[in-house]
Amino acid sequence: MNQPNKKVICITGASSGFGTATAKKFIQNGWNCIITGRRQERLESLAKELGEENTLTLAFDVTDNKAVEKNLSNLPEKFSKISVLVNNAGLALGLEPAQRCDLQDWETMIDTNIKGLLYCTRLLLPKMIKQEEGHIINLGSVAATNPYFGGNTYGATKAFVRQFSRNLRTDLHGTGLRVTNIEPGLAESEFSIVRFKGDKEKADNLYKGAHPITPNDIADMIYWVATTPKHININNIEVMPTSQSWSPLQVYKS
Ligand code: NDP
Ligand code: 8X3
Repeated sequence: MNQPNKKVICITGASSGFGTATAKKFIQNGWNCIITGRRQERLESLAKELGEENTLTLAFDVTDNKAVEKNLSNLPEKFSKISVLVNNAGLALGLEPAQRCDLQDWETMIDTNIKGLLYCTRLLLPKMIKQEEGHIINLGSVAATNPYFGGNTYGATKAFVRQFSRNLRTDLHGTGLRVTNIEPGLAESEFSIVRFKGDKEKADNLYKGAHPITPNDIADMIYWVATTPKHININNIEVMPTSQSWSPLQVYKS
């Protein structure tokens, strides 16, 4: 049975980092939670920790549109009215200059950060419009607007997320649905281990002494954004650790 007072949030990439912290935050505040990701065993142990009666575990790859459709259509009644979709699944691969990047890495980032986000959003939008309630919260990045060495395709995928979020708001004008793009800077999670292809020491060095943003910080922001009064839409949040700021433009002299 649907529990009228329990809202449902669907989080992609809940097996780690921001997604795991967000699931915990919403469950602690009385929501039901659909947790997704590719690593089923991670999701299952998270569901055990959160309480299996409040949690629906769906293991699938967001780059596979058929799997997205199969998993997110025909949800059990208790989880069928999704109020908030957090498009969080994403990754960066490599930090090489464009001319040395692996083309497959670029394709994986585009497929995940852009196409995966689109597949989930497109599938859930008609239902949200019909139920006259819905909030799409996308995980962008400071990399969308701040170029840095080796940020090439990753930053470009997040620039897509930024502009798609704004265009989506325009398309949804008058429906009452909300769209938010959250753009974090340096945040400690498995993100850099993935980017550096398993080199944990390199990832740890990046964060050492930097007092980075934590996944709980982002979960708190997502919770705030999702629970502001319905007449408020937070369009964009750009957030960095206090230790992070911008570098000057560079000039090469020959
Ligand atoms: P993590 O690596 O800790 O988590 C990434 C999550 O995405 C995992 O749960 C992973 O699950 C999931 N994921 C990756 N690829 C796929 C896929 N193909 N299908 C389904 N799920 C997938 O990183 P963060 O928590 O830090 O990152 C979350 C989001 O925030 C990403 O979009 C990232 O770009 C963005 N971000 C991160 C920042 C940071 O510095 N950490 C800063 C700015 C933005 P699994 O492997 O089980 O599939
Ligand atoms: C992740 C933050 O600065 O590594 O999106 O691109 S950054």
